[in-house]
Amino acid sequence: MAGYDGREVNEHGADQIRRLVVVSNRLPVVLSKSAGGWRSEPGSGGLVTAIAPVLRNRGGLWIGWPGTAGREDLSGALDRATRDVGYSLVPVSLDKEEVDQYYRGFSNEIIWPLFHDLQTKCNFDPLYWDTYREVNRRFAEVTRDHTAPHDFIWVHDYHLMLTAQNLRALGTEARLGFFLHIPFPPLDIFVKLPWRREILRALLSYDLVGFQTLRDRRNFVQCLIALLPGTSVRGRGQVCQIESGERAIRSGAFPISIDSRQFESDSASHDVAESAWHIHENLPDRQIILGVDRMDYTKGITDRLRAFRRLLERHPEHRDEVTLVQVVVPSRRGIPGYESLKIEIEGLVGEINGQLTGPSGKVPIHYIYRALERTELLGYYRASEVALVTPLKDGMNLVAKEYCACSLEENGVLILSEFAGAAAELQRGALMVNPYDIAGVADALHKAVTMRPDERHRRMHQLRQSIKQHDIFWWVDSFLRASIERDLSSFPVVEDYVPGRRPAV
Ligand code: ADQ
Repeated sequence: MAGYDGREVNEHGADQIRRLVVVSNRLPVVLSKSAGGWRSEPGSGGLVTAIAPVLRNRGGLWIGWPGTAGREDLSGALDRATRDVGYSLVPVSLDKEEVDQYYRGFSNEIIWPLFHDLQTKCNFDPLYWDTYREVNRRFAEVTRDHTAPHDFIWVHDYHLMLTAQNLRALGTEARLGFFLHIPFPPLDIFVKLPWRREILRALLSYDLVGFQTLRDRRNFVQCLIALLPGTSVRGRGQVCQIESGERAIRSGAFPISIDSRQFESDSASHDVAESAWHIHENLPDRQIILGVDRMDYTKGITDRLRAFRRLLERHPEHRDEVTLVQVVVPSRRGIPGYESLKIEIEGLVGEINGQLTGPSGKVPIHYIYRALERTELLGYYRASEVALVTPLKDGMNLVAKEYCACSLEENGVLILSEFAGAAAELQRGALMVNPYDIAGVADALHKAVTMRPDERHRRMHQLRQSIKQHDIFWWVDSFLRASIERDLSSFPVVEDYVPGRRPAV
């Protein structure tokens, strides 16, 4: 039987990975064109921070699209970036048509909405599928050319679900892992995908398929059992074994996290404290309720604005006491649905501010549409009494974890959607809400802004403990360990969350 066979098993788990090769849609660098040619700056973010030391220590490499359409010569910029980051960066070039059909089309007009349960937003154009297959094959060819049998190849996210299948066809023997950053949908939604069996079979070409939560893994297993008869599953813990046809693979729930200590120490800096002070200075005697999201219809921004309006309508006493700061970072411009969402959000902000600004002239919603510098973002996290994180569906949602890591005085309140992957770990400290239930979210807001200090402290302390315990380094280590460790029972039980169920207190 092909697939996982326990090679190189060792109790030190990730230490036994000889060389790590990361493959993702985008390279972890930001390229910009200047008069002297292309310049590059290393990317930031938790994933890069956590994986970079493993790549540096083992002479690893990162393969991905550099983010520019066309076949421009980026070698000088990438060589310099390679020297800066300490591991190799290998580009996969894409032309404009490929970017349109593989990235904008198949990935973001089909898989993104479908996997977030929003099938009515899908455009199942068969041309997108053809290009998706071609580009996945290209990623596989570049990866084959730069890897050896003892490498561990770790492929990330929904853009590259077919890469392992192509690598196997090209003769790659290396161990292959895949992590899906977005949710995996339930069977009755997944079956709408015209290429449902092809995608499932392709995922079975990996040795380890990782998801954010047990919910996602359960959905994946249900789809396999229904669509590929003869599939069987062993083990119910964090990592299980799946047998299907000729393949035996592992699958696990690995909730991604943040570099919580870095967030904590950065948010304790003088610059962040000053930024937080300025933010509150401009909103004196008010509690700040904060929303921070990429512009995306899955983030539930319009329902959230309606819930805030209802809070102020039902509790006029809060009108001079609270302000909603909604920060939105521009994202995926040019993809259908995103421009109209911006218009809808901005119309609603204007409508609510027009309706509820009182004689004091204080505006209920402050709307910011741009990417924030890290100091400013952390300043908002520190300054805000409440974080309102209400996606309609989300793989994990790192904003929820970042807010808690920055709540140094442990006095912030997190309101969290039941449909965020983070719900499983954060259900005990957060106020859990159904983001579609506008009245319920308004009630949670009322509860948050009137919560006693001791309850705020107790809840936030619990949230911070769980985020510290399972940070991004734990996440990288447990994924790599799951690919090589023989004894699956050594993996801890990860928490589950079933929406609608009473939260465990
Ligand atoms: P995203 O959908 O992008 O990620 P999320 O996990 O919330 O969602 O991460 C957003 C990141 O962008 C955060 O680190 C946040 O700090 C940053 N950000 C948001 N608004 C910003 C602003 N205005 N300025 C600056 N920075 C801003 C996908 C999945 C998620 C999953 C992650 C990681 O959709 O479910 O948690 O991958 O796996």
